[in-house]
This record gives sequence, C-alpha cells and structure tokens, in this order.
Amino acid sequence: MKKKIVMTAVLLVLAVMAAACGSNGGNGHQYTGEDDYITLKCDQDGDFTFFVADLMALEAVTEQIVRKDDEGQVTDEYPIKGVSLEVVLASIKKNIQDLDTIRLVAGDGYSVEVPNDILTRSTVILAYEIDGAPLQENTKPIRVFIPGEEAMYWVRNIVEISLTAKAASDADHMLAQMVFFETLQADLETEDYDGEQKAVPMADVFAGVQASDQVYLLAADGFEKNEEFATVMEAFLVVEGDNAPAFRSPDLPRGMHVRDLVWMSSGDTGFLFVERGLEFFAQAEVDGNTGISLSGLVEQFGLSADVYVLEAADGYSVEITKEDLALGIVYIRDSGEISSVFDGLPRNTAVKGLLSIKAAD
Ligand SMILES: Nc1nc2c(c(=O)[nH]1)N[C@H]1C(S)=C(S)[C@@H](COP(=O)(O)O)O[C@H]1N2
Ligand SMILES: [Mo]
Repeated sequence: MKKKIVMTAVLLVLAVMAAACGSNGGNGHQYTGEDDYITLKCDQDGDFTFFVADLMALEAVTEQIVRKDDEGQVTDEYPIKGVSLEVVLASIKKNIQDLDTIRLVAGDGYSVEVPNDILTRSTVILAYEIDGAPLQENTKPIRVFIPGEEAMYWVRNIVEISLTAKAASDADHMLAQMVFFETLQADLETEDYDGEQKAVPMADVFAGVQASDQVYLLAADGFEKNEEFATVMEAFLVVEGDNAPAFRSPDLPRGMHVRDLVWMSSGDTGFLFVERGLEFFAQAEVDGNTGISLSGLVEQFGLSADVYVLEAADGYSVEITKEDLALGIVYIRDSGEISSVFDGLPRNTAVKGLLSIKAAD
C-alpha cells in the first residue's frame, strides 16, 4: 500500500517535470513562428509579408514592460522579447525616419494610429515573447509594445501595420468651414443607444462633407487621435448620456471609444461641440456673455480667410472681416441657442441659431 503511494508520487513528479520542460508553446513543441505572419502595408510600394519566423531571425531586443495606472502606480511588470520596427524596416531597405505615422491593426477590429511624435521619441517593438513564453492564442502572431507610452498602443493580435511616409506637402490641412454641432443636431435624427443614451450615426453628421481618409478627434482632457474615416462612418456619435458627446460603436473594441469630445474634423470641415468646448477652448466675454473666442478657433484649426461668413440654421448670414472676428465669441444663450456676439459691432452680427462659419472666397 505504502509502496503504491510512493510510486504514484514519483510518477506525478516526473509528469510535472515533463510538462515544465515542454511548456514552450504547448504540445511540447518549440514555437517556430513559421505558421504566423503579419503584413506591412506601405503607402508607396505595396505589401510585405513577414512570418514571425522572419522576425525571430532579425536582431532581437528585450525590454522590461512596466504597466502603470492613471495615478502612476505600477500595476504589472514583465519582460518581452522581439524586434524593433526600425530593424524590420531596415531589412526591406526602409528608414524609420521617413515615416510620418503608422497604424497598428489587430484581428479583433482594434486599430490605432501612432503619431509622429511618439515614433520619433520611442521604440516600437514587435514582440513574439512575453514573460519568457511564446504569445497566447489571442495575442498572436505579434503584440506591439511602445515602452513608456500609453497601453492603448500595446496592440495584441497584430495582423497589419500600415506605414504612411512623410508627405511632401500638407495642403489638405486647411478647413473651409466650421460647424457648430448643437445647431446641426437639431436637424439630425437621434436613435436609442445602449440603454439610456441617444446617438446619431456618424454618417449623418458627415453627410455632404468633403472628407479626407482620416477623422481627427479632440477630447476635453486634451486627448487627440486620428481615426480612419471608413471606421468612423460605421460608428455613432453619442449625444445624450454619460461623457457625451462621445465616439462609440457596439462593433468597436472599447479601447477605441473616445468620450467628452470638444472637436472633430475631416477634410474641409470641422465640428465644434460648443457646450463641452466651453470648458476647453480659450474663453472670452462680450456684453456679459461668456463664450469661445472665434479668432482663437479659426487660428487653432486653420480656417483662414480675409472675410468670413457666419450662417444661421434658418439661412440668415452675415460677413465678418478677419479683423472684426477677433471681437467675437460663440456662446450659448439662455434659450439654449448657439449664437455669436461681437464687441461693438452692429446687432445684425449677433447670429441666433449659429450653424457655421465659412471662409468667404
Ligand atoms: N488587439 C487588441 N489590442 C489592444 C486592445 C484591444 O482591444 N485589442 N486594447 C488596447 C488598450 S485600449 C489597452 S489599454 C491595452 C490593454 O492591455 P492589457 O490587456 O495588457 O492590460 O491593450 C491595447 N491593445
Ligand atoms: Mo485602453
């Protein structure tokens, strides 16, 4: 009887040892990376396929990843092993310095653009090992890390990295008009969204806009990001509910949602969320009314003109010179209507139900 227990114990120990030795990727097989690949999409010269095995053959880097919460407390820490994007690009004769931005695209629908300032100051690592082990199934084939930057850039399940080279010109950054969203909203149909909330399809908001392939989003805490136009058109603008206005979609990973928007723009048109914007943009006071400086807005967002046209929802419009614009604000009347008012200008420049400001040409 006693012998049997000892034998069982010995067998157990042996089994545990065998499992431990073969733990590299399950099934006791060494992970080779030969079955998994990612695609590097270059805006100028097409697609490059990299099997994880190809990446493992390049010069490796290791790094200690430190995860912090909003208060700066360390919540997690683990080592990773992978290859830097710089080395991957060099292997196809490309220089990371020539890149403007990259977009990390995951198999689960998550996607994020890495802006140029982050690419310039930090290292993008394509990791194939976390904590000394090959990646788990939902993290494979690669997890990108950008040590020192926010976890929203640490994308699991990478399927594609698209590269945008520095453009020769950025003439497409000029706006032709700014729309005051609350006035526009009165004309848009809202629908119920996730219980108590109300939302407008983004496609309705952007109907008629000469958009570009990106949408710029700016939030009240200063957070900003570019999202792909096609992604935004499938999503919603939540206009009533917690943290409205917010960019959300039941089909997008939560990490892509953006709340407390003050501004969004694409192509020639920008939308100002006046109520939220009052807490964010430079304020000014005219005739006892507190609002947002109009010249501050057109300067910040690049809507330049010698003469501007202010237009109301009912079609009323008035022209304002560039100099006079500095005298004006956009504010919310007690009635809730968005309006302009100018210090010392005739009363006809106080546009009630202000819908937009355009460059007159
Ligand atoms: N594929 C994929 N990667 C992702 C996300 C996601 O939804 N899908 N969320 C991102 C966000 S917003 C954060 S904060 C971190 C969370 O990383 P963690 O799960 O290691 O804490 O992963 C990022 N990478
Ligand atoms: Mo996140």
